[in-house]
Amino acid sequence: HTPPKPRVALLGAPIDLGASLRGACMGPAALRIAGLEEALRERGFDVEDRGDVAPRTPAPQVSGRGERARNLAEIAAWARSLSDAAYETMRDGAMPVFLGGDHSLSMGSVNGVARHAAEAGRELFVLWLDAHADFNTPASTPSGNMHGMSAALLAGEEGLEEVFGDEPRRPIDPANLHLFGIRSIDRDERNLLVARGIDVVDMRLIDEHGASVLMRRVLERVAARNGMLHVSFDLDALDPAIAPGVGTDVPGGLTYREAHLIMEMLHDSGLVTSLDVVELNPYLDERGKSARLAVDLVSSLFGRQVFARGPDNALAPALP
Ligand code: NNH
Ligand code: MN
Ligand code: MN
Ligand code: MN
Repeated sequence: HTPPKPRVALLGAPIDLGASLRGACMGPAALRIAGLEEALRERGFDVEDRGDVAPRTPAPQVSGRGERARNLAEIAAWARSLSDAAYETMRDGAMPVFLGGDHSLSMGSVNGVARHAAEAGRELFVLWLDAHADFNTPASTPSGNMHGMSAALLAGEEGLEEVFGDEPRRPIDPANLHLFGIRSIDRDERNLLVARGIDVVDMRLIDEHGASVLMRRVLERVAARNGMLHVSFDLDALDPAIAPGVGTDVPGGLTYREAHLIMEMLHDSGLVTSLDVVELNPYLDERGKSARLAVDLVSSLFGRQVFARGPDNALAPALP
């Protein structure tokens, strides 16, 4: 028998002050127009679009770090409300899908997911699909853009305490963070990644071993620990030729086929319990191309396939 499909809650996070270029605030609208809700319904899910989350008001009082963490108060206001939204959605038994918005939103979404996992007594793993490591801190950042700091904050790095202030902050185990698709790391950020022993699957590894082997390695680890898996999907992980609608594109990204395979494997694993789709910047997109690809890939993550594989995902299904 097949287990019941989870209820899915779409939550928009129209935030762009974590990035250097504006425009990602239009991402949730573009994903909706590209048909995300309908695509998931077609997969048989009970989908509820909860609209856009509102940032916390009044904005948290922060001392501010100027150019070392630009727009800290605004990002903190979003992170706090997104954390509560993620936590409450999961507590109510639904699977949250966050529509970004720049990647600073994951400070909130993943923190909330981690709060829930801790309460449920489950271990949380995070798959960070991205061209960038997002492992900067205010001390290491070359840009001051907070979307480049979200993974570091989530792994418990110092210097971003004011994002959550007195509100619950639940760091993830750095050993459970898996960066995937990486091809742009800043100098001091690299030192920090090495010092913490973060698992970085860069494009060199993917070229050499193939996406499937490296994905299976992550999925087997999560499954062996009965973990929950959050996928934080930064669209700039994809090659800019297929996904031009992002603010910080880096050549040499995931191909259409690699990305689809990753999504199909995530689906087949049955491990994914929450998702972010971030960094879509419709202002930079070409006639909706990136928005439509994002919907296409999320559909694969939710089980769309050309031809059903057996429950063991056999590569060569037996003949009938
Ligand atoms: N590493 C750069 C920075 O910290 C770029 C981060 N930009 C991203 N991250 N889009 O995914 O400023
Ligand atoms: Mn990112
Ligand atoms: Mn990125
Ligand atoms: Mn399924």
